[in-house]
Amino acid sequence: MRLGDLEIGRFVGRWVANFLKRLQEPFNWFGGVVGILSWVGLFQFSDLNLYGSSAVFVLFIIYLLWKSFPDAYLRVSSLTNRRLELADLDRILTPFKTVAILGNSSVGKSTFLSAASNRDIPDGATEAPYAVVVPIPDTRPTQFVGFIDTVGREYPNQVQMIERADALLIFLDHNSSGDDVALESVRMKEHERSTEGNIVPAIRQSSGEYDGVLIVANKADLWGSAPEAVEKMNALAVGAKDKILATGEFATPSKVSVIPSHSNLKSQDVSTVIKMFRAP
Ligand SMILES: Nc1nc2c(ncn2[C@@H]2O[C@H](COP(=O)(O)OP(=O)(O)OP(=O)(O)O)[C@@H](O)[C@H]2O)c(=O)[nH]1
Ligand SMILES: [Mg+2]
Repeated sequence: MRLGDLEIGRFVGRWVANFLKRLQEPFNWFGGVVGILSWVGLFQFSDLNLYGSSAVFVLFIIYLLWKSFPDAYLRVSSLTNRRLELADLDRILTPFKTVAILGNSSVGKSTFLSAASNRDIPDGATEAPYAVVVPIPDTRPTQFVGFIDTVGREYPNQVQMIERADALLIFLDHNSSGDDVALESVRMKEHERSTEGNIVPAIRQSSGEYDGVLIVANKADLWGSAPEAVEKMNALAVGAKDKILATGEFATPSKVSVIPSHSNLKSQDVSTVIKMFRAP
């Protein structure tokens, strides 16, 4: 059941979990034992004591419940489109899917997330993974997706994020306008290496089941003077899809999709990618 964007079941579950955690703290544990002992009568010498110790015990429980109350800040609507710590994702009380954004350095992961959440584009390479929760356009009631931006030049953090994500968004790019063939072929090889060497083994080893994988060929706005880029990128993206399907981790091929031509500079394209993560 939902109250606005608050999932009541999660809210109560979090409250109970917080309460049990607080109860385990030494002081509260001690207070709880003393309270129970006094309640069951070990310290009772008269009726007055019984009422007194019961009242103290009840007040103690009320105090703990008050201290354990889940923070209203964790309602997702107050957290959208902001840079969050990864730990914050686990504390949000509204259900949403987590999507890890993967791919080589400078492929456009952070730029995508900035465009998706109307934030300023960050300077330079990402230093550590972070998250942004984004409302999914055209959903009623509003659905949310939590994107995790990863560090392109560090393989281990991408593997960790693959492990914790519900779905994957893989960026590839064709960064040149076709003039520098050598540069372009180096980049294509980089993409193949990171798909084959990093992403595919991580999917294979991951204990999770994915709702889906979306492979996006980015920077289409640069391809104007390199018409063959469209075919190259399509072939690269479909090749990545085939390798991912070959892991056998996906029951249906439709779980792995390709957008062969995308630009982070076009808001329509960005919106299309976000909408791919709508709940069915
Ligand atoms: N022309 C064009 N440039 C883009 C596009 N997306 C990203 N860029 C540029 O590509 C460069 C790298 O983008 P980032 O978003 O920082 O790349 P990243 O994948 O986050 O890289 P790391 O943080 O190192 O992993 C920046 O100069 C962006 O402006 C796009 O769609 N078109
Ligand atoms: Mg980045």
